[in-house]
Amino acid sequence: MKFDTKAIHGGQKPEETTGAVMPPVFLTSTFAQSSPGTHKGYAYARGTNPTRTALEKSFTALENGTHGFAFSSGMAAIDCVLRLLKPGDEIIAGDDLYGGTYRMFTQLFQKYGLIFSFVDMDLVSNISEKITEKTKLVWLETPTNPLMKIADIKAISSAIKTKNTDIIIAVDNTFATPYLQQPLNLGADIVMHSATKYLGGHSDLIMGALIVKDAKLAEDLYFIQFAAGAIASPMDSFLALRGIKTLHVRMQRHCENGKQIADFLSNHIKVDRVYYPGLKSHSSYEIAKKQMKDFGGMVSFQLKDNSKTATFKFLENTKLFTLAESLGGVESLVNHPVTMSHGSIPEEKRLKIGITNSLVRLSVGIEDIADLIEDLDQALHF
Ligand code: P1T
Repeated sequence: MKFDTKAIHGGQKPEETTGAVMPPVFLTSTFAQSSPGTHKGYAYARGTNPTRTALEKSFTALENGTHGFAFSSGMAAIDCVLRLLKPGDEIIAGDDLYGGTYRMFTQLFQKYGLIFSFVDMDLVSNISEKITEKTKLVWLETPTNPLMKIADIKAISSAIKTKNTDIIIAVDNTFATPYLQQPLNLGADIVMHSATKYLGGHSDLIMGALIVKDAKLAEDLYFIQFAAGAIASPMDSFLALRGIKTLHVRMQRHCENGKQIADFLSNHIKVDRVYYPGLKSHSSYEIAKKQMKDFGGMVSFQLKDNSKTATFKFLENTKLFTLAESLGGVESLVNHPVTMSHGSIPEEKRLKIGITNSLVRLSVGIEDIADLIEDLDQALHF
């Protein structure tokens, strides 16, 4: 199946007893057993629920994996991956990450003896140099949140695997979605999503996803998910599956609009720098072009006036772009990383990589592009 067909049919079939085309929302916590341990494949809904199973099959199909897991949030999915490790294990992560991921790594798991180093993933050698016999996991986002940096998944994966095939490579694919890139095809072991974003697509749920292509890894992750319990609910599973059915169509428009907004901002007198992998000026444009089908709907930019007053004026001025955390819904959102999505990163760390006070992140929605540009244009008159 081609991707657009998979978005609708991947892993899906009409429900067995009624023929319902969409899976019913199985609002049940438990399932009858005819004799102890004898049941119809479902025992207790923390372990499996048919609505969640339907969604997990869709995740698996979209990312070309063999097993998929739906979690109660993106953070719960990341937490599950880290629980594969033990005290003393080392993790190499990108230096630009969603603020919550950075917070989980440094304020939660560091406490339990995991050792993190953060490197610029632009250069494969930055990662190779950090690998020791204790390295167990490489964690990357591409494009990164919020600076839109690109990591070459294929080059990184092959460099790591030639050193040690046991190192797990995990890619947070939230910004790209499987429509734009499929990390398992490029050598990664685990794909993670905040399904809250583009997969759900309508800003009406919080959810995480993991997809793998190795049976042993799947077994380990399933054990952790079942034992720790951070599962997606049946209702959210239904909503996410409904969202996924239009992923490819939404993404086409997100990409078209994203490109036009990036061009508009690049030529605006009040704008200092635009971060968008589809711009030829982006330092990893060639890698993005090779790795991604298109460039997505996330655009960050820095205002020339770096003052808090100017930045807040712009953020308060937009009318169609709603000032809110999150991204990936049909509606356009604007976010101020320093005070919102990346507030948990210490000032000197964020300034070092370029998350300045005047950095603004846009999640470009699928509205009419003329209205979106007009909104940004009027908001930039301050
Ligand atoms: O919010 P949650 O579903 O738990 O997902 C966390 C997460 C993980 N990875 C990436 C790349 C993310 O962007 C997020 C969530 N991000 C935001 C809420 C935000 O505004 O950036």
